[in-house]
Amino acid sequence: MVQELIHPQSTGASREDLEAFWMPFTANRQFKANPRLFVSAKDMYFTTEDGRQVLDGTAGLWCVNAGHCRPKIVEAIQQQVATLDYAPAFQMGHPGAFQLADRLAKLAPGDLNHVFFVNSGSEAVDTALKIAIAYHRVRGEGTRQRLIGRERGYHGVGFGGISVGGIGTNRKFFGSLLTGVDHLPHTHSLEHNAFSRQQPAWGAHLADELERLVALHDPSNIAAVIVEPVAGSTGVLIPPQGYLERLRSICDKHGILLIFDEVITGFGRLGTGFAADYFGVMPDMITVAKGISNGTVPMGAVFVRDGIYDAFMHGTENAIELFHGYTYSGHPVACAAAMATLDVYEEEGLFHYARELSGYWEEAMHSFKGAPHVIDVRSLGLVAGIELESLPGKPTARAFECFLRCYQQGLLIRTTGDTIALSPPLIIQKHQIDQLVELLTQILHELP
Ligand code: PXG
Repeated sequence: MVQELIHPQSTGASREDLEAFWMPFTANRQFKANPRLFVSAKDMYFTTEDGRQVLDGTAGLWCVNAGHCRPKIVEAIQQQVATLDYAPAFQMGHPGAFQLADRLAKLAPGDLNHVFFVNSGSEAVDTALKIAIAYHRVRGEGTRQRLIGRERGYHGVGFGGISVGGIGTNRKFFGSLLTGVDHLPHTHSLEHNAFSRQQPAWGAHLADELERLVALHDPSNIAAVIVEPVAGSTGVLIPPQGYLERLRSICDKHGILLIFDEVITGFGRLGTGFAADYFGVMPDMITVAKGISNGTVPMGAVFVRDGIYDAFMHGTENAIELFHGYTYSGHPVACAAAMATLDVYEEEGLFHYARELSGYWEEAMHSFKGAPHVIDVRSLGLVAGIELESLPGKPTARAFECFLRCYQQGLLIRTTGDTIALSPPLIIQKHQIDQLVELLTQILHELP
């Protein structure tokens, strides 16, 4: 029972102590009646307040790609905060930000050689959208202002991100949003693609909807298209074969920038540095966050191609080229965390390891085909979505119950709608995949 897991006494926390914190994307009243608290973590496991080990099937929130509390990263953070805790981000700098940007640029595909630092995925997205519109303007194409996202897309929670995003609940409470935004259709189809392995065969033609929007608005009014190469938050939607290539070629044809939001896919999730590498499709900008610092210190970034950066580097020398940035852009502690994170990825060959393991992972995930309630399995790299049939009249209830039971029995999963999303740290071992599958299978059998 969930009730039995509450031990507010163990931290001395009373019910009132839980009231002040308005929790994000959480059913606050439900949570506070039955809290679930982690107090420590190591490698693949969290420890709960009542001393239980919970296998991390989600890398926290898709961010702890190298596993938890890695000594090298912890030490780098400790050292940095004791040496240079902060340096002003505007008209001043510190070496760590330049070193990190240089290293990231070398890791990024093609000529994505310039890096704008931010503090989250949401800020990365809003930054990329602003750069796109400003880029066209500095080139004398200031009419290119329209932005195109996709249904079911998740691009964080800034006004830019929810405007191009396509998740109804994240939009409907927040007024008129940005104007001049359209959405491509999402690519999910149980009818055509259920239980496909890797990239589904059906759906590339959905990219052609972009041509319709171009015809409607004229290319001279369109700034950029933004998509997640693999849509994560909405329940792991893998792009149909040829789909991203088609988006790229339509954007090229009409001078529209293509932005890949790789907040989830960046830093090894698909067994490559970026999804752009995995799919062999080159975007004009990439947004990242999460795995850039292994979830330890908030950080995000926008990768920008040479031609975009160069377009801004004109005018008088003392002119600020882009009126945008954050107090904590390139924060020294975040930079140190990211540097050490990249060291760990590199020294342990984690992207390669993830690539090698992805076949085992895929087999394991597709073993859920035939388990009770399962109506689709989607898997690529070290990510998977397992879609459950909704309880009649109660969408999300079955998956949430599954989440609660997993937590009680020692496994952290993430659910969105009635889809279970799995994205373990890239250090997961085969026996831990087996453990995850065994437990989840058992719980699926027990679910109402
Ligand atoms: N873009 C994408 C593609 C994301 O997945 C963001 C932007 C926003 O990042 P920040 O750092 O502002 O949260 C995200 C974040 C989930 C889940 O379980 C997904 C995200 C965040 C929290 C939970 O689906 N994605």
